[in-house]
Amino acid sequence: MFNFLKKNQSQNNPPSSEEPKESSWLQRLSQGLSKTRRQFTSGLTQLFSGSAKLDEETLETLETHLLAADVGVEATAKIIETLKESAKQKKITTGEDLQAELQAIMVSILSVRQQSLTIADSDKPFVLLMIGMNGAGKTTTIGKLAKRFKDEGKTVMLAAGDTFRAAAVEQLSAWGQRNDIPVIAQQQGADSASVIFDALQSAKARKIDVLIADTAGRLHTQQGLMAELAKIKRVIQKFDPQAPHETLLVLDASIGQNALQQAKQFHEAIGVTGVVMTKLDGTAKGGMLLSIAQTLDIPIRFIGVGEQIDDMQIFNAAAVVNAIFTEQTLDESTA
Ligand SMILES: Nc1nc2c(ncn2[C@@H]2O[C@H](COP(=O)(O)OP(=O)(O)OP(=O)(O)O)[C@@H](O)[C@H]2O)c(=O)[nH]1
Ligand SMILES: [Mg+2]
Repeated sequence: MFNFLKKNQSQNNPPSSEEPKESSWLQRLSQGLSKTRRQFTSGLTQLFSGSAKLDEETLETLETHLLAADVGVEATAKIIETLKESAKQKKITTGEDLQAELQAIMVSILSVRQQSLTIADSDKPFVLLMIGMNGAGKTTTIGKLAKRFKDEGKTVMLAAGDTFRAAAVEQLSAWGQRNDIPVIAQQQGADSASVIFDALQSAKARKIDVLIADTAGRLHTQQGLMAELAKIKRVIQKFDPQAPHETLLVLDASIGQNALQQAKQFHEAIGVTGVVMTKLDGTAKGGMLLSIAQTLDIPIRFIGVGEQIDDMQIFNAAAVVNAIFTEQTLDESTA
């Protein structure tokens, strides 16, 4: 077993420049969702100003924009239906009314999945298993989570369960080093479940609060690799039947509707207890949040809005919807 805490950094170093201090999380969220906002609101300005009539044409325009922002068929249908229903009960006569109603409906769909991750003191170590497709952002999210937990005063350890990809261990170790926390690893090609089991024992012995286990990226269609995940889970449960306390599926928002299928299959194969949606900053497909929220009964724990260590936020439905519609300036966000 190697402890890579002191290892030299490699080309897989996490990005090192920090976000400007004055940039509040709301502003960062607004920046992160700017592509989605542009995609979604462009062409709707007219609809959201002046007087409004909720006729077929308006509903069709809305539907097109929602689908284009990857809100997905199910959530789009739900939004349009609810909008029609509310129009029967209350007057929607202005563009402003329409926008307010639309925002309220989107918030109500997302709020159901807004359940933040709680780390109980009784679960020591609290085991977090990170899973998802290649390149989705698992390892980066681990670095971001580790910082968050450390800032909360918790002790954290990382397990280098990605024994498949060359340099995966170095990448995780760099995050460990950056957060000044231990990383338990073995050589490339080692059995992932046994690395994680070693880490569990070590975390227990050192009374660590949170153990975050990385895993290799895999496609939901690769049955052998999905079975490996199930094995990892079984091995963890041998150590503690309650663990993993959280199985976090990391989804890349920029892949759009494919993420939905992926999530369903991962959930079926291993049981997902939380979702992290990454790369919202790089895509106009931010509507994926609504798609996932409407279709899957799984909490959305965090969102990734950039590559830097602080570019991860606890999922907040109202803030996300607000950022999709309105640009947040520095003055507003720091007021
Ligand atoms: N823009 C942006 N980039 C991100 C975000 N999260 C991760 N990335 C980038 O996505 C790339 C892949 O991230 P990793 O963390 O290595 O992904 P992974 O899921 O561990 O990948 P594998 O280990 O190969 O399966 C890196 O370049 C990250 O910096 C995000 O929220 N926004
Ligand atoms: Mg990785």
